[in-house]
Amino acid sequence: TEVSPGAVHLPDWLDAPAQRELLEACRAWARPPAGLRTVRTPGGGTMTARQVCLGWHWYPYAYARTVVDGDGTPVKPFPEWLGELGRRAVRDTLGEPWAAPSAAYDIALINFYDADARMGMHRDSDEKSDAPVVSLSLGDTCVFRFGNTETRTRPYTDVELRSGDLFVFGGPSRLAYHGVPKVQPGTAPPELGLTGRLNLTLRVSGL
Ligand code: MD3
Ligand code: FE
Repeated sequence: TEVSPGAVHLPDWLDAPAQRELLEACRAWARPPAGLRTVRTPGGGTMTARQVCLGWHWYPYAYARTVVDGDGTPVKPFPEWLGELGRRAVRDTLGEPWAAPSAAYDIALINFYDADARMGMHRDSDEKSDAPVVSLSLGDTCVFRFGNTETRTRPYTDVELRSGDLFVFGGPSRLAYHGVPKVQPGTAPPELGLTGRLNLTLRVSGL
């Protein structure tokens, strides 16, 4: 489903074995060093979703090669197979022309949400590339709010993202405001063995 130009939602893209495999990889990446951390914004705020990065480390509002706001260790490498997964995700949503980006996927940001976690409306503008962002969801269903490029308020569209769903944001949607107003606790597929929600985004740094 194209929610907005360049924003395509493909429910159930990852089957159950693929979801389990990706979850196990995320759990390994979440372990120290350079593991899961709490992100603090310069204004004194705290993100309720906790995060781990691969390839480049994101901190508000830039990228680094080390965990500058955590244990100071080098960020974990971005594996080749994730880049291929990103390429396939773009091909399956936006189509072949978009899947041959001049630059390769080299960043993964993985957000872990417990039942009370949220993400406020924001734009992702720290990447120096206009390549599409690939989002994969695991575990609990959430309400994802897809807004507009002008304001963090209405008009927006609320979409439920479920375990295994793919969402790709390219073209004019790349700089749209978006957020996660709610996670629906206890909605994860029981056989996955995840309490809460996890979202993995793949990006091109342009760095
Ligand atoms: C639209 N993550 O990591 S996924 C983020 O569920 C982020 O963790 C949310 O917003 C989450 O920055 C939403 C959907 C998403 C991700 C990245 C985007 C939508 C996007 C980048 C550009 C436009
Ligand atoms: Fe975002």
